[in-house]
Amino acid sequence: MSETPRSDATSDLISSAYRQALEVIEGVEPRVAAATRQELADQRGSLKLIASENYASPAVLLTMGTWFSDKYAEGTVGHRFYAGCQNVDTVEALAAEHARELFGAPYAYAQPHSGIDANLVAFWSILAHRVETPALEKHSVKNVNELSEGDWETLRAELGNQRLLGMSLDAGGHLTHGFRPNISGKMFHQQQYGTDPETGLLDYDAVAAKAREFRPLILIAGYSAYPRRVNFAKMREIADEVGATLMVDMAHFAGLVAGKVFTGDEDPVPHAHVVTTTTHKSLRGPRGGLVLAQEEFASSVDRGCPMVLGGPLSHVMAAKAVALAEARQPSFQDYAQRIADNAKSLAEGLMKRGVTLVTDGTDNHIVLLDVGSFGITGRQAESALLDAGVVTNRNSVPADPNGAWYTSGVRIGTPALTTRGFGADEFDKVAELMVDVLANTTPGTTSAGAPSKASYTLGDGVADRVRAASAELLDANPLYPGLDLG
Ligand code: DSN
Repeated sequence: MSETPRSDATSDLISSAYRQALEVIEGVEPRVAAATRQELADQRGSLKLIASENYASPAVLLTMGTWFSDKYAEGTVGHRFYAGCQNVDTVEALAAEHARELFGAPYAYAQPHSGIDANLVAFWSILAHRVETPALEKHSVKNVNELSEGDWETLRAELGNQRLLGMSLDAGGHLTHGFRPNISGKMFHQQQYGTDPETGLLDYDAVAAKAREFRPLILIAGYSAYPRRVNFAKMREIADEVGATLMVDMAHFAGLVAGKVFTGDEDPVPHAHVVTTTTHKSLRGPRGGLVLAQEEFASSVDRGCPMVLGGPLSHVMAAKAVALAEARQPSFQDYAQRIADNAKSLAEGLMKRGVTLVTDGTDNHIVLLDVGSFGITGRQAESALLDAGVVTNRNSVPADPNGAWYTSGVRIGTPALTTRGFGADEFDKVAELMVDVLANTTPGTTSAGAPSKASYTLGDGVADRVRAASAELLDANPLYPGLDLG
């Protein structure tokens, strides 16, 4: 990608690798080969503004396409339930080592297949460490199988009666932070904290008051649609005061932590007991998850597979090791800073053109538009933008009048286009193009003549005009420059 220019010889090698791979696939299922080619063309030809997406390097992508995929390796490094795992041990240990060094974490676990899996491992680990281990010690046994039926019933009730406090979905939290329909909202008694109704910002005093009243076992910090930084030192103070374990889900902003944009109180790793993340968002690695933990949680996290997870995806763990090695390069810090600078430019470009933003701006990689002032829903905005080649996702805003399906918001982010090389001026232009679409989108009507929340009309010529202007930006900042599939 443009911040890591490659020599022509390297580009030729990568092009040749992909051409030959596609030729092999074509020989078996040509429709998959065609869709793979088309996906590259589509990604190259659109403005990818989905805050949780990025473009992994060719080295990361190539690492995933190997025979590591064929190996079962349940267990953990050096303690597998299958023979012949010596090479899996090598790549898993490398991924964990890079993660520990990059984030300054005492312990890292590279097996989770996704962010949700990482959160499930964290829940399991905290329950095992905070509830199960003391219960086993009380009964002087090492394993739940050794408990009497009555004692096991008591332990099961204790495990299933734990409280979790996380950020609500419409304030920017994630489904797995205790959203009632999610398993996290079913396996725990949950309560949620929101944001200040006036400012849209986290109110730490309100979180503390709720924590004092609710006394959760787990306090979760972190978000997937909150456009501001979090003070994790304050969250840890709150957790300590009520005896909670602080779990931080940094899936969205792991790249900003890795790139030292979030330091001190904004770096969750020194403050949280357990930190979870994905590896494919701002961190720019393969699709997967990661858990970091303080030493006391290491042994329970380490049992994540097979307690919670299916067999590890060794080819993806190998790619995590490559991506984390990339993130340890000094150039990644420059990349992370540009993500944040570009988000400011995008937010300012939207606001100066009259768009309402949740919290009136951003200081991370996310910008959350409230499109209600355009008289349309988030769903209509998302669809109209896509017609013009601008890829976003609709998202609830706090106290959203249109609910979680139609929504009133559109969430955008800068990691992907920053990888392509977009800077502040390009993001200002992106803001202009988005406003052109939103201002020219009008809601349709239902068959009963009522205003529709889904159908819409985009003004004549707008999509073509925006696509043409985007093409200039995209051509100047090519995706995988030099990669030619022939
Ligand atoms: N799907 C991720 C996101 O878009 O933020 C969270 O799971």
